[in-house]
Amino acid sequence: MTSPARTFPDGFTWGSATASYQIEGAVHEGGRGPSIWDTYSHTPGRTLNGDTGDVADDHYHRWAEDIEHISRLGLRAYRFSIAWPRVQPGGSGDWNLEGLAFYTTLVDALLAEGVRPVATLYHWDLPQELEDAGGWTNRNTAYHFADYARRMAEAFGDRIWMWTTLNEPWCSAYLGYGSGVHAPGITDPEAALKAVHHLNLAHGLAARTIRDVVGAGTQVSVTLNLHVTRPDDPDSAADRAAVAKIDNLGNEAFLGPMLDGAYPPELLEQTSSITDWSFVQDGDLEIIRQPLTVLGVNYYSSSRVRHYDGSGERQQADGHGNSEASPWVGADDVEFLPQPGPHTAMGWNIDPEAFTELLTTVSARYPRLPLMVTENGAAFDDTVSPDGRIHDEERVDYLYRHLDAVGAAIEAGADVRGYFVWSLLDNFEWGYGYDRRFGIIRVDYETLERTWKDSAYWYRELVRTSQLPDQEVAATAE
Ligand code: PNW
Repeated sequence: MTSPARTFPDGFTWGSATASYQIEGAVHEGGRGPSIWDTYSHTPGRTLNGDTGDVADDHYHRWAEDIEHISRLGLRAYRFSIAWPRVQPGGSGDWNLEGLAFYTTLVDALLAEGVRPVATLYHWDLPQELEDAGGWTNRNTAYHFADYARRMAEAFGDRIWMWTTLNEPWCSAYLGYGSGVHAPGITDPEAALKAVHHLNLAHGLAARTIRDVVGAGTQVSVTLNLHVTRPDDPDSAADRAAVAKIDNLGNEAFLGPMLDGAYPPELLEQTSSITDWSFVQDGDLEIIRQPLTVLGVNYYSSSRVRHYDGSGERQQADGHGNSEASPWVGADDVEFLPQPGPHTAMGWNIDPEAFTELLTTVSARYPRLPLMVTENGAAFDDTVSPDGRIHDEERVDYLYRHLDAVGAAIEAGADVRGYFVWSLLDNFEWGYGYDRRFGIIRVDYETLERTWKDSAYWYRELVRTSQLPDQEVAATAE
């Protein structure tokens, strides 16, 4: 099977992405304070094999080598995150100049290579001291975040090409405070919804602050992991209602306030037994809705749901019978269904069509808001061949299909300005530790040596030509 060649638009931004806690290591060095991920990963039973980010890719010491890889890949942009506890160890109060110096050096080195720095202010490593005061359930955290954003804008405002306030607040709120599979590991439905709102507020305060400090011309964005959810039975009203619930929690809870100025009434209604949302104060919605230069979209996979009646009896369309309520806050009458293959090593299904659908619908809904794919990629069980190479055809195939999907969305009118592959390097994959490898560059966790996988060579060629070649793609496997 071959797909037609695609040429990406002039000026399309090619990049790769990482996050501080996943790559930096050096958690006790340079005056860094503890984050919720240090605490969480050091709590027995929380991460696979008890893995922690203590060393990770040791990027804190190997940043120069990593920038060399970025440069050799020909990337025009690099998306990284600033570790809040590195620049402000307690999350409020004193600034740590050594931490600021680390990012100053990094940013200057990127610029010297002609690589545009895309800085995310929050990729989940909240200073532990703020968590001890309630973390994202405490409204004050949003104001502390704005102070931190101000200091970062003052320090690097002239050199950051694009700012991203938050990475995937969905994960921070629901996985951190609802299902507890991310730090801080809390399982409290109301806490999760409070966190949603305080993260939204933090975004609005920070976006406004960055514009105030750097000037109206600065590029400000937020990155969301938007969900494409399909009904098991499209003819069932109950299944369609299940999709709507997941849409409200997963997408509208952020798009609504950030871009439309309100939480949808359906969201408030479906969560009314959990909270009355009285933590939303007068004026918050005006603050949260800030003009954005682009919307960052992370996409990996899609979902299929149905109405869950608790009986455990209803068969799925494909005959699969096991029934379980979703772990989502405010959606206990929804069931997530196992998706048909193929899957990645995360168990996530591979669904590039859903990516096209997502980009085209979001772009049609916000026609004046350009989109940037801030993450897309896949974990596979890579093996090193006797010749020392990593022939990760599955990853190349995944990237090929998803870039083809981006191309299809652009052709259909979506305004997509760039693509950042997740990830530059294998790294600490949160609850899955080092067991899941997303990098286009392999990291040997004993020697910390970096080795380009075939996907890195493939990506370099794509970046050089801005063209997706005619290419054999694997027939849709099972
Ligand atoms: C994103 N989920 O995380 C993050 O932004 C990255 O840091 C991470 O490494 C990458 O995707 C791969 O996982 C997610 O459970 C984690 O739906 C979990 C989910 C989604 C995104």
